[in-house]
Parts: sequence; C-alpha cells; structure tokens
Amino acid sequence: MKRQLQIVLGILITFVAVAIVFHSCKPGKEAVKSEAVEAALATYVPPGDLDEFYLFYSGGHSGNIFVAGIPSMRHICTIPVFTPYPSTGYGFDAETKKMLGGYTWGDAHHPALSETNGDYDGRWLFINDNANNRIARIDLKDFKVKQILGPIPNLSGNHGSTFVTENTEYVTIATRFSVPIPKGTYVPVEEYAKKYHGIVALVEVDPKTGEMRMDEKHGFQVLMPPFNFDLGDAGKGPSHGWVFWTCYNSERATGILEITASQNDRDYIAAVNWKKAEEYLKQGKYKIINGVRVIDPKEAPGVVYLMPCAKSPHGVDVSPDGKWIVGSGKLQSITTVYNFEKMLKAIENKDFVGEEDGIPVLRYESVREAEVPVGLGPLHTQFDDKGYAYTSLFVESAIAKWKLGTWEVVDKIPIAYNIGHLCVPEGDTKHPAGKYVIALNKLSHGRHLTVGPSQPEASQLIDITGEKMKLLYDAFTEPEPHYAQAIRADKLKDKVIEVYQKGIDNKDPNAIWDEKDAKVVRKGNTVEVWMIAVRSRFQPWKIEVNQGDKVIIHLTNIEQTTDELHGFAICEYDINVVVDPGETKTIEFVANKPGVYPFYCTNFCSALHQEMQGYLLVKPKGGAGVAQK
Ligand code: RUQ
Ligand code: CUA
Repeated sequence: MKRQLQIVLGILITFVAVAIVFHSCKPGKEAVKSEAVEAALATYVPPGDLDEFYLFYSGGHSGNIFVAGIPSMRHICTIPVFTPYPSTGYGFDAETKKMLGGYTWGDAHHPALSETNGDYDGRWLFINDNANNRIARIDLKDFKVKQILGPIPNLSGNHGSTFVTENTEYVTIATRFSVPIPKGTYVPVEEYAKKYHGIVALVEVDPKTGEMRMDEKHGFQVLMPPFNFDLGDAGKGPSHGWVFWTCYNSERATGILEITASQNDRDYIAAVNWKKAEEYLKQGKYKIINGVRVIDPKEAPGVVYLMPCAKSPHGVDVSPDGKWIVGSGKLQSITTVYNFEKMLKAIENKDFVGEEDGIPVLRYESVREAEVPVGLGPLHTQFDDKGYAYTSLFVESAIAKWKLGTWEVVDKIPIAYNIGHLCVPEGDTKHPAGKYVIALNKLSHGRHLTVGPSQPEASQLIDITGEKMKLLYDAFTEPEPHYAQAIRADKLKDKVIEVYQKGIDNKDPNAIWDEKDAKVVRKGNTVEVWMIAVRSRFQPWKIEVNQGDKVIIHLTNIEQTTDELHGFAICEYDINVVVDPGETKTIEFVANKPGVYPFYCTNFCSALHQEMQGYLLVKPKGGAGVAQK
C-alpha cells in the first residue's frame, strides 16, 4: 500500500514538474517568436516603399559592386566595374572595352564614397582593384563606371585602397606586396630586405569632374620599406592632412610569411603627412619614376612616421572626431587606440625608438591612449552616432561594442561565421548615421538552402539602436564582398537620373535622334552605321558589308521614357550591348565571318519586342554569289 502510494505520489510529482517545465517553456517559445516578429518588422519594407540607405558592397574577385537597400537587404543591382557584364552590355562597346584595358577581371575590395567636409556627398564611388593595380570611379548620377585609372606605375597589389581624404582631394593607395622599384626592374628575391620596396600613393582627384590623375604633375607616391601594407584610413577634423596605413612583415621576410613574418612582437602603422608631402612637391624634392612623382622619406623628413602596433595588424580606422586612430592586430586580443595629439607631441619631442630606412619609429607608450580588450582576432572598427565603436573579431566570430573615451567593452554579439569587415551607414564620415551595423562574413554554411560546394557569401544586419546589439537579418550575395559603405538614400534622390536627356546628358557627337538620320556610310574598308533603337525596331534594320570590313555602329536609344532599355546582340559575333533611354553606344568589330547574321533586341521592351530585329549581311571574299561551306 505504502509502495503504491509512493508510486502515485511519484507520478504526481513528475506530472507537476513536467507541467511547470512545460509552462515555463511556453513563454520562452513565444518570446523567441515575438523577437523574430520584431526583427522581421524592423527589416520589412512594404511593397512600394523604399529603403533608407543604399549599401554598396565590393564584389571581390567578381570585379563588381553589389547594391542593396538597408534595412531590407534586398539586392537592387550590380554595377560591373573591372569585369565585362553582359546584363548591361558592359565591356562590349568600344568605350567600356577600352576602359577595361584588356583585363577580364579585377579584385575589388574597398569602396569609398566621395566626401565633402568629411561627409559623404553622393557624387562618386571609388573602388580598388587589388590584382591589377587600378582604381575605378563610378558616377552616382547613373551608377556607371566613368574612369578606370591604371595599372598605376610602381604599385604591386593595390589592397590598401580606396580611402578618400576629407574633401576627396585624394584617393589613397598602399601596396600589399613589395617589388623592386622602378617596377619592371629585376632583382633576385634573396635581396628582398634591401632592394625591394613598398609604395604608398595619393591619387589626385579633380574636384569638379572627379577625374583621377597620377602623373608627373598630379598625385604622388612615397617610397617605403619592403613591408606588406594592408589597410588605411584618412584623417579627419584635427587629423585632416594625414593618412594612416597598417603594415605587417616588418621582418622584411620572404617565403612562408605565415611563419617568417610573425616573428616580431609588433608591426607598424605608417602615418603619412600629405600636406607636408605637398610642400616637398612644390620644392621639387621628388624623383620621377615610371612617369610619376616619388618622394623618398630619407630626403623628405616629416612626411612619414611609424607607430608600433600589435603584431600583424589589419584594419586601421579613424574616429568620427578625428582624434583617435584604432589599429587592430589580428593575432592579438586587444585593439590599440592611438591619440593623434600625442602622436604630434611625440613627433615634436623626437620621441623615437629607432628608424626604418630613415623613417622614425615613435615610442609606443607615448602615442598609445588605450588597449581595448575587445576579444580574439580584431580586424576592423566602425563608429556610430553615440560615441561607440564596433570591432569585428574574426577568430571569435563576434562584434564587440565599446565606448570611446572610457574604452570599456559594453556588449558583444556572436556572428555566423567569421566576420571580416563591418559597415555602419555613413560610418566612415564625421557623422555616422548609426542604427545598423552590417557584418560581412567569410563563411555562410548552414544559413541557407544548400547550393552545392560553392556557397554564397553572407552578411548580417544588426540593430545597434539599443544597449544590446540585436541580430535582424541574414542576406546573401555572389562572391565576394570585402568591405561595404552605406549612404542615406535621400542624399542621392535628386542626383540620380533615369533617362539621358537629349543634348543634356547625352552629348555624344554620334548620337542621332530621328529615323531619317539613320544611315550606313562606307569609307574604304570601313562601314560606319548610325542606328536608332526605339519600340520596336532598329533603323537601319539591314547592314551589308564585305568580309573583312571594319564595322562601326553608333547606336542611340531614342526613347526618353524611364526603364525603356533596348539591347543589341548579333548572333555568333559575340556582340551584346544595352542602350539605356537616351544613351548612345559605339560598337566596333571586324566582319570576318561571311554569311547572314541576325541581330535582335535583348531587353524585353514591348509586346513587339520579339519583332525588334534585323540582319548583318556579310558578303564572302570571293563575291556575293559564292556559297560558303
Ligand atoms: S580586407 S577582412 Cu581586403 Cu579589407 Cu579586411
Ligand atoms: Cu527593344 Cu526589346
């Protein structure tokens, strides 16, 4: 009986316990659900509504830039930069083909929005090509590349780029690899430590047109020791006039750098005083090497200083007020905050602990303000509008939030997985917008439907308005965003055009606007065509040439209606261009294949889009009547 009672009691207790557990579980689940609803609402942009920010992701070795909206994280478009892109016909017409210079790809890492007084002004977007030492400028008026500068002489691995100075006076560059200078010289790699050099450079930007220049009269380079330069940031406010770059391999080692370049306890941040450099340029204290001005710090004291930084540093970021320079050593668990004022004082007091090829090394203890215990593998730092900094932790897969001034870490959020860069809207300006931080992650496994071994890249949108960071959304892109910048959408609202207005935006001398001006003109072996595209025909619709003729087609889309694009593809001639409303593009090729080749419109433009076609007739060499096998 006693035994039975015990069993009944046991069952009862178990039941009550289960009920309690079950009861306390229920609100748990609901809380999770309501958190998800909250997150969903925070990122939801209802149909017809617009996002608050534009996000410009670098596309890495895709050579592109991806544009998304924040907070929806929806991909809006891709801007082809260093790579031909059939969707927009980029790299197929004469102008963009020439701009690409024969390269079929680039490695785009760091987009930089142009600035006026240290704030994004919505005029241009710059981006580097790490592989082929180039920089591109995109006009935000039409989201198209207007200039690709380079390969720039003497550079080798344009990674520490692009960062702009406060008024876009310069776009800055630092080389990742060191080579013998002048570039093109041969020196055995055994002489690396003595005869190889790094280069940091400032490309001059025309304040009106945005044109980038580096030649015997514009921009300049600084000869540096054979370190590996990594990332940079331009000073602002009090530190305007300076640029800061991290560098690793202060060992000047070659071979397996993983081992050989991790010997020293500290590497450096190079601080370059470009206003001082400008004085030397005026005095003619430079050498022309490969057609560009190069300053040797040995002969130009005061242009460069080195600040010791934790081993193998990666990111360096200047705070919105320009007072703090944050340098992160990726093999440490702290990030170092340098005090710009203290740096100036140390320079004044000649508080040096040594030199590297004539460049003074400042005493670490004299320039450092704080070491913030952020966590493992700090890479990059962004800032918000409330005096907080956010540092990405690669090894720890997290973001640390810490306070400027008190240097305490106040929050941490795990990331999935392995964060590289991070981006706060307007985050590189004097006035960050705050609100969100976007984590740009290196791996994405398990966060999406599987698509085989090649997985997309992942980024995560995080709310930073409260005390605690909150994960809102996972987004995916093609390979391979490194960095991103985001600008308030209203800054572009009145700047972006959707139609090239006849005679205003389209000043191409080969534009024609009326069907009666369409014509085919032969000059020797060159056939030049002035053609229009309009719903739903090409005029002329027939081009007759002889095999071997050079063909030049100037194609104008005479539409003045938004979103009315036409394409122009010639079958089997590898020609594919797209003309936006009011745009003119020139196509050049040699008609080396005889026969009859239809051309057609590739962009669905009207109910009669399929009818929009014509013929390229190529008479064979032996004469029109000769049948070809
Ligand atoms: S890098 S993950 Cu090319 Cu900007 Cu830091
Ligand atoms: Cu024009 Cu389809």
